[in-house]
Amino acid sequence: MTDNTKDHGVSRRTLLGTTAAAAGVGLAGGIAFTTDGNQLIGTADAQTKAAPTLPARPAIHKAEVAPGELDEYYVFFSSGQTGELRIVGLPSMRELMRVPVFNRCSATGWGQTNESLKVLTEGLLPETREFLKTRGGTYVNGDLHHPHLSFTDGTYDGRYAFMNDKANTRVARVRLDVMKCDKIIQLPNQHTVHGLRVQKYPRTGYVFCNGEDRVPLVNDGKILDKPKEYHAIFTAVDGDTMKVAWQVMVDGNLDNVDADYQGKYAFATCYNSEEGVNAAEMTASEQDWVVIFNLKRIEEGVKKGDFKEMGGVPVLDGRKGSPYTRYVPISNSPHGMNTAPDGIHIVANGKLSPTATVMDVRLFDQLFDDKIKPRDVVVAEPELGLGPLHTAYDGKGNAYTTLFIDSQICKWNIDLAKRAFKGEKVSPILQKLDVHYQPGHNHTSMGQTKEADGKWLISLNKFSKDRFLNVGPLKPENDQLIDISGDKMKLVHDGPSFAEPHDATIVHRSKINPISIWDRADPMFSDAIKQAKADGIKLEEESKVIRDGNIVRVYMTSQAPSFGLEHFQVKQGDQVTVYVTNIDSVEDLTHGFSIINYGINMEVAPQATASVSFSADKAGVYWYYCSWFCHAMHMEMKGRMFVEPKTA
Ligand code: RUQ
Ligand code: CUA
Repeated sequence: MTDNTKDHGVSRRTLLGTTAAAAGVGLAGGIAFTTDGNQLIGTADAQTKAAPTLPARPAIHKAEVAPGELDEYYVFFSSGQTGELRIVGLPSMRELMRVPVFNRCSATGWGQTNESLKVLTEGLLPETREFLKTRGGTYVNGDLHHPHLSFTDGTYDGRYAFMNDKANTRVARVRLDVMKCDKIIQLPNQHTVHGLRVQKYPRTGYVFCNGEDRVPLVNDGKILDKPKEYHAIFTAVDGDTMKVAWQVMVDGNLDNVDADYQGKYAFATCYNSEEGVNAAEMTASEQDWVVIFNLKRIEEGVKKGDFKEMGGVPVLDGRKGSPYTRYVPISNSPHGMNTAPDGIHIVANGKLSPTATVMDVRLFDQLFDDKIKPRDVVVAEPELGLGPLHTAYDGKGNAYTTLFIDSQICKWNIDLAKRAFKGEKVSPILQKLDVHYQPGHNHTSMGQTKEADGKWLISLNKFSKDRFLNVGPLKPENDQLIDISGDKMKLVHDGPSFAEPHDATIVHRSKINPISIWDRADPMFSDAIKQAKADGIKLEEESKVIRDGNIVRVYMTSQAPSFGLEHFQVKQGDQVTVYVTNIDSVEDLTHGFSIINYGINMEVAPQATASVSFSADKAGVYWYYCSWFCHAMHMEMKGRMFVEPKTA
């Protein structure tokens, strides 16, 4: 894969050179003619003029990314109850993009366009579709916790990001070539999906999804307050087809999950072994578990037919004593589950216990063959501090664990921890660094792959308290950037963020290579292309209104600074679909389409088609306008929709 910063660097710098030259020959009006023909593009004076005149000053730290410079890493942040995926540059910590997934987005029309509604609805369970019939057809909330990228051979391959919705039990996939969500499915039999990680080897492959809460397996109201008859489910989704491959019924509540580098096992922290329904009951016993899933045995079990089909998917019984799972007892209510880049060690984080439990995956074969006992796979259990939640790695044998209650990151050495576990008088703890405040997840650059590079760590802190200007009772969170390239961790940046980046993935830019202009054959708008073909319309060339009874299809092109139709006419009560095709092929030249007082807006990036359907219930004149600033005459890029009143 090529380093995209190189290719993009060329065009970007060439363009910058062009505008700078234009500035030289009198950019008084703030308008520049670009070299690609008749495009008239308004340029912000500040942008073009300020950059070259910026006073040269030495970078204070390598974390500083000067104006015009590119970051070295992409960070894919979740956004919790906001429901979107966020892309941030590292080390600058500048937010680059928001990708709507489970949420609705006013800017892009996600949740409103036909293309996004298809993604949002096609994977819903039949009963959900029924339930949402009178509620607009889609969920409007989601709780996105865990974004994780697809792997090939132990490292990122730049194809997809997968993520969960804790609120409505969904799993989504974002295409990394266009940074748009292309599939969402809702998992049957399962009540919420919390932990999500992917298969690292040989490839993704499986997307592992932890069912957290326990409910009756057929949840139709026949069983209510009988917790003993509730079950939690572990699901493997096929990342290529986005269909459920299989499910395993387990004991307890599954929390976080990870996978090995051998392609043999997935493992999940599991709390509430008590199977209680309130906090006191859930934390009553001293120990909970890590559940290990044997992928080969499960696949064989599916082949042999050792399952019950429920909700259209095979459900295997993986409760204690089953051949498919092993339950390793560890301290009460563990939380994070993190595989080390050495391909050997996995760490379960204690949460209510001050310890982290280190297991050796090489022992799992023997455990499944019953040659050793569950606890025999534990090779270290260092005491780190209060509230260990998640662990990240630098690829040099060190681990970094967030301590929620202590508001610290604890840096410790895996090898020293193993030696201490064997009785040697050594302390595995190398350093504790204060973070501000109450960290949840933390992440190292490339740290969830076998290519962990030990340069950066981010700590995703749940509370910011006094770290920023007060914005009222609701405060941002604080994502802190920490330099881990030396012997000591060094805090270098505070980054406020809105609710609530639980988790993130830090990826070197060489792994990600998005396009800048849509391919006209992209499946994202294949339905529009199909419909246009049936209507005898060439989307890139024609603007036309097709009427079919009270069904009206309006096709129009958009090219700066005008729409293909200056106006179109429909009748009150018509079911209208407007298809807008952006025929500009200039990088970054996005148009929008918004109808005033009709609640319609969508984004149409270069060479894309987007469509929106609505009932033309209000008679009158309604201006539609381009909502994405595209041109010096962007304000004039508009037209009128005439809605002819119904005659009684
Ligand atoms: S969990 S703060 Cu939803 Cu990722 Cu640990
Ligand atoms: Cu087209 Cu603004």
